[in-house]
Formats: sequence, structure tokens, C-alpha cells
Amino acid sequence: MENRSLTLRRIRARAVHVPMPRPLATASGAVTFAPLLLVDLEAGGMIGRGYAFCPSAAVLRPLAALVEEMAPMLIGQPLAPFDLERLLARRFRLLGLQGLVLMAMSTLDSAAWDALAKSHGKPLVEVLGGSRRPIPAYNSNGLGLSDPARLGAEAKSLAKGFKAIKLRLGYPTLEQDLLAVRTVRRAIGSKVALMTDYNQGLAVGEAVRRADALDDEGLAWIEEPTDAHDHAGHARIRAAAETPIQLGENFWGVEDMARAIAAGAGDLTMPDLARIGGVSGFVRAAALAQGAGLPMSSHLYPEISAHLLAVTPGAHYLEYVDWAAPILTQPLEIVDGAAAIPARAGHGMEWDEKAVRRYRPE
Ligand code: SMN
Ligand code: MG
Repeated sequence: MENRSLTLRRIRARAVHVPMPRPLATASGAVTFAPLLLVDLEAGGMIGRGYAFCPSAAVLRPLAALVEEMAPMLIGQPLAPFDLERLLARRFRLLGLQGLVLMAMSTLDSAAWDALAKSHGKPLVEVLGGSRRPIPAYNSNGLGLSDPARLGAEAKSLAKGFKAIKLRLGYPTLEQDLLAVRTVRRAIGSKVALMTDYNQGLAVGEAVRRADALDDEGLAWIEEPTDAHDHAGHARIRAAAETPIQLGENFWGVEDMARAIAAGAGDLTMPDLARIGGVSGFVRAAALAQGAGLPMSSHLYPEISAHLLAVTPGAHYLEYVDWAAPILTQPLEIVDGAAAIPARAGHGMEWDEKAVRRYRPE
């Protein structure tokens, strides 16, 4: 009852450049710091938080400006995320719901769900009808492209406290990819699961060749071997490979995900909170994955995704990165290789305002 009186009062968007202790080189460019959009949405005295990782820093400020342009459309509206989504979807239909528009909408949606959960005084997972169970996570920090023969020490340190880690592939040659995989495997042993990620780096034919050569390496998955939007290409690679093919971080909304599933593009799926439509989009994606029988993992945003995987029928792995940790008062904790969903109301994230000030771009 009480929630009906909650209306949106204020929306604030800020850009921060958060330093990354382990810069990450991928087959499609390096990430040397985390450009993050922070959104605060105030309703009924509660402040909901959301954030988006912006792979290209050049669009971070335009994205923040876009969120602020959306604010007047939302102020005074009831705190009802699905209704807010419908309202914005109508306003942006002519332009299309993807790219920056969808990132802005997704982040607002996550902030709205946070405020809603806070208004109930409960963790988000409980408001969604689930409970705070441990969510198996893989460590996705580090292990970017570097000297493939010298990845052992880093792999060993990243595997500490985890039962799974991810390695970036897409070296100039297949032999270097194999060397990287074998170096890491030797360092972590056979019991730690090893995910790999090509970050769209290969042409389809080359991806078929490399996936075939990796078949005996016991990999948990091969992620985005080719252009993320080439669903037919991914389906060809999948047909040739024994190792499961993973994709999903580049789905723009559940419609895109439905098309990838229809094309048979992957064995596994991993939508990204800020591209799939926020919390609202993620729970719908979970239903799509369930219907298709695809195990579903998350991409980035471990603090929020942990709540969502707890209510995802085919929940597979949480991608753990610590990129937002420097600006959080209480970063997400990993216990025995699984994310521990905090007992705090909402997602459980509050900004460390001193750190936010320090990391504001010039
Ligand atoms: C990734 C995501 C974002 C930036 C760099 C690399 C990677 C992942 O594809 O899946 O973590
Ligand atoms: Mg990836």
C-alpha cells in the first residue's frame, strides 16, 4: 500500500574514471580504467543506485547527460520499474531501444529496483521472491592478453578463493592461444574451471579452426569467438566445436537475445545488466534462457547480478570483477568461490562519496 505513494523526486547521473589494479588487454582493445556511470534515483526519501560500465570512455559523459535528459520524463512518476520502462520505451520508440538509450534506461531501471527494495527494507533478491543463497562465481579480473608463457603466476593468484577463472584469448596465432591455455591450466590444476573469451576477435573460419584445436583442453566455455552480432557465424562455430560456446554480453535487449537463441548461436548465455534492460530485462532474459534450456551466467555488475542469478532457474556462473569496488563503501564479498549476497536493503551498494569525488574526470 505504502509503495503507491512513492514517487520519483530526483535523478542524478555522474561519471567516474575508476582505476583498475589489473588493466585488461582483450582481442578487441584494452581496458585500462573503468569508466563508470553512477545513477542515483530518489523516491520517498530512499536513494536507489545503479551503475553502468562504459567500454568507451568517450561516451561516458554523453551517457550521463542522456540520463539527466530522461529525468524530467520520470520525475513525479510512481516508483514502478516496469511502468517507468514502458514510459521510456514509448518516448524512444522512434529512435530505437539500443545503444546509449538502452544503457541509460537499464541503469535507471536497476536504480529504481534498488529504491523499491529499500522501500521494503529488504535485499532485492527477497523482494523478487528469492533468498540470499551463495552464487558460484568465476574470477574475471586480469588474465588479459600478454606473454602467453608467463601467465602462470597471475592465474595462480586469481584462482585463490575461486573455483573458476577466465582467460582472454585471441593471440596472433593458435599456437599462442594453446600455450596460454596450457600455461594457465598447469598453474591452476584440473579442479579449477577455466573459461576463455575471444572478445569477438576471430573470423568465423579461423574460429572454427581454433575451437576445434581447443576441444581437448577441458575448457568450461569459449566466449564470443567472432562478431557478437553474427549469430549464424556463432552457430557454425558451435556446430564444429565440442566446447560450449558462450555469448550474451552484447545482446541489446531481450529481443536481440531471442534472435540469437533462434539462430542457435550458443550453448550458454550471459546477458549484461546494462544492455539487456536492467533488472527488469534480466529477469525476462532468465525466462528466455529457461525456455531454450540454456544455462545463464551474468556479465559484469556482480553486486546486482548476484541477486538476479539467485532467482534465475538455469543460473550458471556469476562473472566476478572488482571494477566498482573502489567506489563502494562495502564491496561484494566472495566466500568459498561464491558471491555472498549482503543482508542490506536493496542491491547493497552505497557510493563512497570521497572516492567518487577523487575519480571524477577533469
Ligand atoms: C570484457 C567485458 C568488458 C570489458 C572488457 C572485457 C569481457 C568479459 O568480454 O566478458 O568480461
Ligand atoms: Mg566477454
